[in-house]
Amino acid sequence: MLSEKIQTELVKQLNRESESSQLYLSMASWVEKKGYEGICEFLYDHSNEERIHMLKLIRYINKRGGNVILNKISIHNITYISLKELFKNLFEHEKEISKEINFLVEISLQEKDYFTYNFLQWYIKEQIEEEALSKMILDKIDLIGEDKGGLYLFDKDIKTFHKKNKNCNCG
Ligand code: OFO
Repeated sequence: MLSEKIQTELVKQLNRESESSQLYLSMASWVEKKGYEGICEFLYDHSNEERIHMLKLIRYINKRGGNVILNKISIHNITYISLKELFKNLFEHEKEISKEINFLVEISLQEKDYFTYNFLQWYIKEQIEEEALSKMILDKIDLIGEDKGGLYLFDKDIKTFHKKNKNCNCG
């Protein structure tokens, strides 16, 4: 059984994952309208990944006899000044999620819930990847600056990179 404290925090996290999925979706849509084919594929697929993060939590809470509560999500409908601003937001968002996962790990140890501690290791690994990926993209966009040709080529690179990553099934 999950303790009250762990149950509450896991439910908060599953709702954050759901919000992340929505955030990536709104970003993908914004980017698609701007004509960036590669980046939009990456973001659409990532929105699906965030949904999987949410599902894993739901299944785990149910398996441990807890109660799942799904919040109503406020739809993100943000517009961005630039790709740089978008990826800056994304990187900040992932850093926040990492903080929350670390907090969850901490309380799982405090509560001596080693099942949850073990379950969360997958999220730790995932967050290392997510932070690194969004930072890598942000750094590249920073290098390119406002150069339209550079951004066009970068979009193509992301398409190739994303396709290769998807096929290798290493997520
Ligand atoms: Fe689920 O990790 Fe990103 O937000």
